[in-house]
Parts: sequence; structure tokens; C-alpha cells
Amino acid sequence: MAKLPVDAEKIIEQFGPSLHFNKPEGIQGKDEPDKIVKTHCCFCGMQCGIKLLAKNDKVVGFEPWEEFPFNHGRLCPKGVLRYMQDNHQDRLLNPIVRKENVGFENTSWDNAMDKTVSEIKRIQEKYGKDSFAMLSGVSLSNEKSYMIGKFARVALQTKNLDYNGRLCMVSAGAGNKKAFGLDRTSNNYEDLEKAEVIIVAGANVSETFPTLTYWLWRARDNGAKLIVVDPRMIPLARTADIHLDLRPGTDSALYGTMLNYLVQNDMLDHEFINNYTSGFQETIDSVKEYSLEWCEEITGIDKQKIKETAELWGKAKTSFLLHARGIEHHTKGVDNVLGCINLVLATGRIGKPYCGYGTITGQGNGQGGREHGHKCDQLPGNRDIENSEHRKYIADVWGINEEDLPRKGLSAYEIIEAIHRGEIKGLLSICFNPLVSLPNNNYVREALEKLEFYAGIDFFLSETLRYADVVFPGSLQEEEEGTVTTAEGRVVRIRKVVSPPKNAREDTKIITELAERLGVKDKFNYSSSEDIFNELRVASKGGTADYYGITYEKLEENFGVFWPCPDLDHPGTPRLWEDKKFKTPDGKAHFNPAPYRLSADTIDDEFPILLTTGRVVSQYLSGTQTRRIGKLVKQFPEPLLEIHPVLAKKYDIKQDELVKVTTKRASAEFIANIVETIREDTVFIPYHWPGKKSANQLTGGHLDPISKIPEFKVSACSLQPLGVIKKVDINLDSYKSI
Ligand SMILES: Nc1nc2c(c(=O)[nH]1)N[C@H]1C(S)=C(S)[C@@H](COP(=O)(O)OP(=O)(O)OC[C@H]3O[C@@H](n4cnc5c(=O)[nH]c(N)nc54)[C@H](O)[C@@H]3O)O[C@H]1N2
Ligand SMILES: Nc1nc2c(c(=O)[nH]1)N[C@H]1C(S)=C(S)[C@@H](COP(=O)(O)OP(=O)(O)OC[C@H]3O[C@@H](n4cnc5c(=O)[nH]c(N)nc54)[C@H](O)[C@@H]3O)O[C@H]1N2
Ligand code: SF4
Ligand SMILES: [Mo]
Repeated sequence: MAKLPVDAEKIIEQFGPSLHFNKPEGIQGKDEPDKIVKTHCCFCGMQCGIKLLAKNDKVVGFEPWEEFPFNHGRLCPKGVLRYMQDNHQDRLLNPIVRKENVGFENTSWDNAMDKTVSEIKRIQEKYGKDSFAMLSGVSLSNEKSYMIGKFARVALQTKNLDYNGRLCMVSAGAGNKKAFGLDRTSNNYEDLEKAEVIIVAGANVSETFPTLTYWLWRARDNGAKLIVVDPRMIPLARTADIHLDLRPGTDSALYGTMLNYLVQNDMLDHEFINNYTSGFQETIDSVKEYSLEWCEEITGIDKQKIKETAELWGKAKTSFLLHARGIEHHTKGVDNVLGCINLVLATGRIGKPYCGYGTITGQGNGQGGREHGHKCDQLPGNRDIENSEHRKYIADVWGINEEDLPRKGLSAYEIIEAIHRGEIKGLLSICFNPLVSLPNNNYVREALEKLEFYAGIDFFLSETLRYADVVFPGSLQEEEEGTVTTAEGRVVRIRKVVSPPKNAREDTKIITELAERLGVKDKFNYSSSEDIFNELRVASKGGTADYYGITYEKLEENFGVFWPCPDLDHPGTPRLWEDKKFKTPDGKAHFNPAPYRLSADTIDDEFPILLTTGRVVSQYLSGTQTRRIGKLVKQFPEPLLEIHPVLAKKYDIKQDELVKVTTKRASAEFIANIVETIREDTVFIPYHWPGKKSANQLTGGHLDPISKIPEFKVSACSLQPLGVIKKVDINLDSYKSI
């Protein structure tokens, strides 16, 4: 029988109203704290230093942590208000179980554990080990990420574990591994300061990594030229020297043309190319036909601007290239990344002061979480799950036989497809809200309805968890000791500030108890987070992401340590590749051909407009956390359809009018916001909302063949005004001034 979601009314009936604008208890701003703890923000990959204030085991506020060297006390609107989740009345305080026709009801830990473990056993006995899958997330610390990788392989013995980074940084990870054999930003962000030219491609830095702008402004003060590649005139583009306002889905044409221009005009670092790289000739051959005129036609960017960009990049002595999801959320996400790397290698500007390249990591622990075994094809230390030497090493660390270590499993969206096919029958999720964040979410919903058993661990009841049979109340970042790795590659300490409230428990305790009940207690014998970290250090030793030389003590003493850090007396590596010894099999940096291809969805008469999706500054990811903080909700209460005045006029769409947006997947209604800061052929919708407000009703499940990332950034759509004006209570003027 199809499993129905527990609806909102039932939840309110059972657990009280969820009033977004309520002030959680204990937060009056004036409470004298009895504890001030230096830790980090739980949200994005910047992992800004912050001091949390606590009183009577409750977080009551925050203070800037001015000494922390990345953000020097600066915080963005989310960082400032993050503590309002802690005592929020929607916190899950007890394990809950589904009761058919009633909703959820509170239960004991014992019951919730018993039910979950007996269902795991039943499903695996009936359908095989791999029929039970796990989905995880990288808002979790390194310790939790490592433990979950081990739990899925050793306790569940399933190959089907994947994580929400699959929707995020995997295209960059795959590109970096191909080119450098290692997946990390090459330099810490202080090296931005004296870069002569900076390219920011597909990254809305002012809204998504606001504190990083500090380093960009410092570079600007020193005279750096800034080039922004984005279909929208994002806040950063408004002050850039060049804004390349390309058509979504055409990045590889731009980077290929720039490479060809560098070759044609001999703006190359021959010494670097000859001595330290491979694959140059076949790569430049693949773009030799790419003229400025052709590029203008494909990308829609004025060819003069493309030429100026190539000249600036070609002539600079120092430079930094940064990109984020704008170029990575594509069926050719890996190619886009490789196109950028080719430009960096052609000019040899890497491994030197003020010369850097990197993807800007998204989630709080997007960097560390993608190194220690969450991924369906990976083992700790960024080892390969199909490599027999790597398998043997990790099997030894875990005290199991190599043959018992599962092999490569399905990626996140493929797990949903396998549920549809009836191959996966059970699911355990932690720190992931796929119903909002995966593409084509009507299809995801149908998959959840098909599961025989579904359990999840979260501190709020996410939209996905309404389909669960059992929900375990887990912990926030500040409720457990641990470490995370920032976008710079800096491993930092996360401090336990308070205990989980009432009957909620630390995530690691929940995983440990499940492991014990699944019969592998001896493999999960940890007495503290530091214990887990010490095992992780050994598991990562010798891998590309080597943490062996990092200890909790060293992290405290040094404001964090940059990996790789192979020995206890090693200081860490803020800048990679100074020795030019790349981690590829031949020790060279690899050029890779990245020719232009079409996106999976192409425009036609029926769907003539490009739809792209992304973020706003005040909301975070699927919104489970930030949609509960009134002041953030007020900044941007619901998703708006950004549309250029020319396109709006063509379809007779008025400001604040409801518009029906249709793609091959579905139709949905959004309020129009007419802005001149977007291309005339493109509309944009932020994705942080669920249900009828979800942008992911419209997106498609097309994946990059290598990274398996979904193509969130390109859909073909049609628009139809509905003649209804629906004013949103939102101060757009203040929003636009970001
Ligand atoms: N406020 C806020 N901050 C966040 C998050 C959040 O949810 N909210 N999430 C965090 C996470 S996990 C992530 S991954 C990052 C994401 O950070 P970003 O990648 O900066 O965020 P997005 O808004 O997804 O996309 C960035 C830009 O890509 C542009 N774009 C769309 N299509 C294309 C294209 O084809 N080519 C190019 N060059 N650009 C294109 C969009 O116009 C958009 O401005 O943010 C992190 N920080
Ligand atoms: N259309 C479109 N879709 C997108 C994107 C886009 O640009 N456009 N971006 C994609 C990207 S880059 C990303 S990263 C994904 C993110 O998508 P998700 O990972 O699904 O989003 P989150 O909101 O982070 O969901 C995490 C859940 O984990 C919980 N959680 C957070 N921290 C912890 C913790 O420490 N412990 C436990 N137990 N639970 C925790 C939160 O309450 C939340 O319910 O969305 C993707 N989806
Ligand atoms: S920039 Fe990121 S880490 Fe820093 S305060 Fe904002 S959300 Fe938190
Ligand atoms: Mo992300």
C-alpha cells in the first residue's frame, strides 16, 4: 500500500503549532551567559568563526570571534540568526513512529531502535543487503561523516550509501581529481589579496558566501580586475570590471574559446606546460575551431567582452579562478570545471603566491564530508572503493575482510530510481531532505511512498521525514564535539556548547546504538568524538586527503590546520602544488578536452525559455532550518520568479503577478519579480521551499555522466501569466541593496 505523508494539520494537532515568527524560549538577547564558546557557524562552507553564548545548557546568543583569521568576526544574516534554531519549539524531542491513520506518536528510544533494526533485518534477509540504502549529508562533522561511511559498509553491509554532496560539489571533485589527482581548493583565501585578475564563475558570492567578499574587496583595493560569469547581474557583478552574462548551459564554449585565444596569441606558460602537465595538445586541438564569433553566438556574450577577458587573463602575472554551482549543476558539470582548470594550467598560475584555483565548497562540511567515505564510490582519505589496495587498507583499519567490504553503489538520484524499480525497499537518512532538494520531486515523492520502511535522523521534521516510519531526534552542530573542513581546506574544531534538548540525542550516539543492535558493537567502540577522529586520522593516512598529522590539540592551537598534513610535526598545507608534484598517476597536472555540448533540456517552440535555479541570502538549502527563523523568513518569504522587463512585456506579465511556469516535468505557480539584472531569455527561481512552492517540481533528473550531479541550472520552460496579483510582504529595496 502506498505510504502517505503525515499532513501538517496532524503534526500541529500532535506537537503544537509551528509558528515561524515565535521567539524560542531563552532568547531575549539580554540573558547573561554562563559560558562563551568559540566554534563555527553551522551553515555554509565558509565555516566562519563565531562565539556562542550559553546559559543553563541553552544557547542564548552569539558574539563575533574577531581573532579567527578567515572572517575576523564578520558574519552574514544566517550566521547571526543561526542560534535561533537551538531552542526552537519545532525541535524533535522524542523518537516518533508512524501510526497509520493517526500520524506520528512519541515512542521510547528502545521501541524506535527495535522497530528500525528489525525492519533492516527483515528487508535485508528478504531482498538482499543492498536493498537497504542510506542517504547522508555534509552538514555533518568529519567524525559523523566518517562514522556513517563505516556504519553503512560494516553495520548495514550495503553498497548503496550516498550523500547530498552529490547535488553539490561532485562535478568539481571529479574535475579536480582528473586534473590534479586531489580534490581541494589550491590556496587559502588570503592568496586572493594580491591576485591581479580574479574570475568568479557561477558563484553568487555576496549571497551564498557573504564573508568571502571581504577577501575580494581586499583584492579590489589592491587593484585586482574582477570578472564575473553569470546569467544574472548578481551583486558582485555590479562592481565587476567585466560581467560575462552568458546563456545558462554554455560555460564550456566560453572557457574553450578563451583557451583557443590564449593559444592563438601565445599567452601561455610554455615552461610550466612542458615540464609539469600532460594532455595539452589534444585539449587545444579540441577547441581550435572556437572563434570569438562562434562563442558570441553560443553564449550570447558580446565577443568584445570575451576578448577582453581572455586578454586580461592571458597577460596577468597573478590570478585566482573561483567557481561554484552555477557551472557545476549541469549534465556537463565536470567538463565546465575542466574548462576552467585548462585556463589555469595554460597560464601556469598555480602553486605560487597569489595564484590559485578552486571550487567554493557549499555545505558547512562539504569539503571534509566528501573526503571520508560518504560517497557511493569512496573510502576515507578520498580513497577509491574499487581500488584493491585502498580496500585492503581500510578493511584492515576497520578489522574486517576485504571481501566483506561492499563495492561501488548507486548515487543519490539513482537510489530514487532504484526504489522505483523495486530494487531498494528500505532507507535510512540523516541530514538530507531529498523531497525538496532532488530534482523532479514528484518522482521523488512517489519513491518515498513505495518504500517498505523508512527511518530518518534530524532535529526538525523535514518534508521528506513526513514519509518516515521512524524518526530519531538528532543533534545540531553545537551539540557535539567534532571537526569540519572549510572551503579553504582548513580543518577546524567544532565545540559542544550545549546538550541535545530533552530526549534528543547526539547523532553519533544514535548511529552507535544502531550499529550495536546490528551486531557490530566491537567496531563502534568509541568513547568520544576525539576517538572517532583518531581512527579517521589513521584511515586517511596515505590517502590524498591525509589528516594523519592533525590532532584536536593542534587545531585549537593554530586556528585549524590545512590538509594534507601527513605527520604530527607537519604544519599543514595552506597552498598546494608549490612542489609541482601533482597527485595524478604520472605526477603531472592534466589538461582534459572539454568541448561544448548541449544541455539535456533544450529550448523549442513549446518550451522557449531557459529556467535556472539557485539561492537567496536569507535562506539555506531546503530551508528546513532557515524557514523556521522568522527574521530570515521575513527577508524573503517565498520564491519569486526573476524575469527581465523585455521578457515580461512579451508575455504581458506584471510585477507581482502569479505566473504558471511549465517544464516537461510539471507546472507550478510563482510570483513575478521584474528585474533588469537577468538575461532576457532566462528566468530564475530560488529553490528553498517545499511542495507547491518548490522549484524542483520543474527541474529534471538528468545527470552528468561522470559526477552524477543533476542539471539544476538548465531547464526549458514556458510562461503563462494568470492575471492574479499577489503582493508579497517583502522589502525588496533592502534585499536589492545587498
Ligand atoms: N544564502 C545561502 N548561502 C548558501 C547556501 C544557501 O542555500 N543559501 N547554500 C550553500 C551551498 S550548499 C552551496 S552549494 C552554495 C552555492 O553557491 P552558489 O553556487 O553561489 O549558488 P547558486 O545560487 O546555486 O548559483 C550561483 C549562480 O549561478 C548562476 N548560474 C545559473 N546558471 C548558470 C550557468 O549556466 N553558468 C554560470 N556561469 N552561472 C550560472 C546563477 O545565476 C547564480 O547566481 O551556497 C552555500 N551558501
Ligand atoms: N533546484 C535546485 N535544487 C538544488 C540546488 C539548486 O541550486 N537548485 N542545490 C543543491 C545543493 S548544492 C545542495 S547542497 C542540496 C542540499 O539539499 P539537502 O541536503 O536536502 O538540504 P538541507 O536543507 O541541508 O537538508 C538537510 C537536512 O538535515 C538536517 N540537518 C542539518 N544539520 C544536521 C546535523 O548536524 N544533524 C542531523 N541529524 N541533521 C542535520 C536539516 O534539518 C535538514 O532537514 O540541494 C540541492 N538542490
Ligand atoms: S558566510 Fe556562511 S559560515 Fe559565514 S556566517 Fe554566513 S552562512 Fe555562516
Ligand atoms: Mo550545495
